[in-house]
Amino acid sequence: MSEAERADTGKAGQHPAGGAGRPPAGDASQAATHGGAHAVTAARRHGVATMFTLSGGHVFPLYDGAVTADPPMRIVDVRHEQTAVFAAEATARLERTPGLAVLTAGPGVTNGVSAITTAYFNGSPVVVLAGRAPDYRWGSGSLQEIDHPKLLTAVTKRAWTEHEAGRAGASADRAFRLAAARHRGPVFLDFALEALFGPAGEAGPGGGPGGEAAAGGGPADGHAGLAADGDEQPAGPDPASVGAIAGLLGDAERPVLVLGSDVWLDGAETAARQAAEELRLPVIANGQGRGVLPAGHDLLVTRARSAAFGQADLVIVVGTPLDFRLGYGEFGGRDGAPRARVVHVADDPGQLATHRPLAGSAAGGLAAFFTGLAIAASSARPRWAGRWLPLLQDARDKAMAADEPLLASDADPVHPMRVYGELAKVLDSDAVVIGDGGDFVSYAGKYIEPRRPGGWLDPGPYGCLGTGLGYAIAARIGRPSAQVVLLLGDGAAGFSLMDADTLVRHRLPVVMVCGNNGIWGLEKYPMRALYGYDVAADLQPQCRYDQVVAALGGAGELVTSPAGIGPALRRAFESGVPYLVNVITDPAVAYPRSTTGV
Ligand SMILES: Cc1ncc(C[n+]2csc(CCOP(=O)(O)OP(=O)(O)O)c2C)c(N)n1
Ligand SMILES: [Mg+2]
Repeated sequence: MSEAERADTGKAGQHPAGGAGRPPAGDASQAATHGGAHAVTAARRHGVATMFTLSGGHVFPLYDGAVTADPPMRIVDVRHEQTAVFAAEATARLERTPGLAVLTAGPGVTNGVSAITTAYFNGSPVVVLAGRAPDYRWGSGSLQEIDHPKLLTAVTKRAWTEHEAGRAGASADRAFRLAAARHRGPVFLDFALEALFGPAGEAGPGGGPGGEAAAGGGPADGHAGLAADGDEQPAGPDPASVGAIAGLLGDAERPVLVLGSDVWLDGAETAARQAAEELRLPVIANGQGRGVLPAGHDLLVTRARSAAFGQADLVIVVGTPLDFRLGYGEFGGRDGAPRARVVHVADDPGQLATHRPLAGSAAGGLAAFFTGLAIAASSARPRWAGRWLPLLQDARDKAMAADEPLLASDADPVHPMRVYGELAKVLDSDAVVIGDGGDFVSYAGKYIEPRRPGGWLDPGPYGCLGTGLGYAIAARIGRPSAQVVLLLGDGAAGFSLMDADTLVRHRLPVVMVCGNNGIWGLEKYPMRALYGYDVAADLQPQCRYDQVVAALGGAGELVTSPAGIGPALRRAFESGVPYLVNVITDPAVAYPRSTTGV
């Protein structure tokens, strides 16, 4: 804590709400009863096992609450606040329990904004609890005095301030309930200094005295009056809408089912697979929908995507927006085929596409949707199973056969696809694979097919570089016995590689593979295509990111030849420490991209 922070928190302690003087050092033998402790109690009730954070005086009571809890809550302290929020987000996306990040006031919060926005785009249940300058000095210019909820409102489900210690637990409880309710997303709650440090009494059922009824906005509650917290989750969509979708399927000849991230996040992976299998529907997976049908499943035709989307007459998209990743929901029309009918299904009505006409839609619990669809459509004869499905399976098999030479390429410098050819040989079926980068990760998305759901993490539609180390930290904690592999572009590595230090300090062995082409590849080639030249697109060639990790206490090695990749990966997995395999790849290779996302 800086001198200024010390002065400020010290003075706040003299405020009546803060008790007499600065709170004493935590006595681990006795549970604390300040507002911070009540907030931690509430978090634990929602299944939170780990607090991700970076220190600041404004949030000490949350640490004290974690340390004095019985048992204590694990604290993982990181090197940049965005890593803390990305780790909380990955916890939410992998474990399907709310993730918790604790950010100190001012810059701690603003450093977390890109990661909070990523959670918003991904519909990830994340709660960010933050410190805040004291109320009694508000307007006098105390250190880091800024009204955070105004900054966070646009990128959270709700952002508000708690001003009273007695309500800290109930307010935190409300934040967790709101984050976990469909459609999930991040919730921001900051506490005036008095509300964290001040005495809060014994913890009540809602996490503090007064329980849920006492929770609510204070003067700075940007959303006071917003409707309830979504405790009453509808079991499933309106049966009439599901029946109408079954009717469309009954008329279809060339249907495609798209499974997106919310199929996994909403716990619908088993029902989705059963429905696809019962109806013999060709499936394309996207985001965390990948792995719902395991690699090699006969209905999985993701690699025949352009034929499927180009010639389909009905596309049923479940659990993902009709955004740039899905051509904004425009399907069909290829080779003289008519435009496809489009059905959009989401966990919440607010997620349904409004930018294009829909032939059908349904909103509600996704497992119930799939079960309902399988029953309602069971009498439909799957006309598509005779010609359409085999056509797509054939296109998929041809595309995969065509990959083989590059996955085994002996080209020197290394072709990035060779990295994935080698990785596929050493990955276990329960591995967690994380992608953070441009072209290098586009290749991974195409060529790494997860064998079970919940094993793949990309940044999602916000496309924020820098997710890597935070996601890897959380994956290692959540899946202690699985392989965790972080695929990093060399550009992406620059955003978060310092958090290899966190991996080292917290003994979290992760295998990092850097696809080091010495450029911001995904930007260099598009700029050249537009202008005939490029600027601001070059990085240091052959930079020793492996030595960065070694300097931080981990290990790593440089790989410059295709034959060196496999043995290096094996050494990395066997090392038991954070290990970066720094593969120098060919900068002349650009990922063949059909869309820029704009
Ligand atoms: C925070 C952030 N800044 C900038 C971008 C724009 N951007 C997207 S991909 C990319 C290049 C990534 O380079 P690298 O990680 O080296 O992967 P490569 O494309 O070279 O394989 C950039 C700069 C972004 N998506 N996110
Ligand atoms: Mg690069």
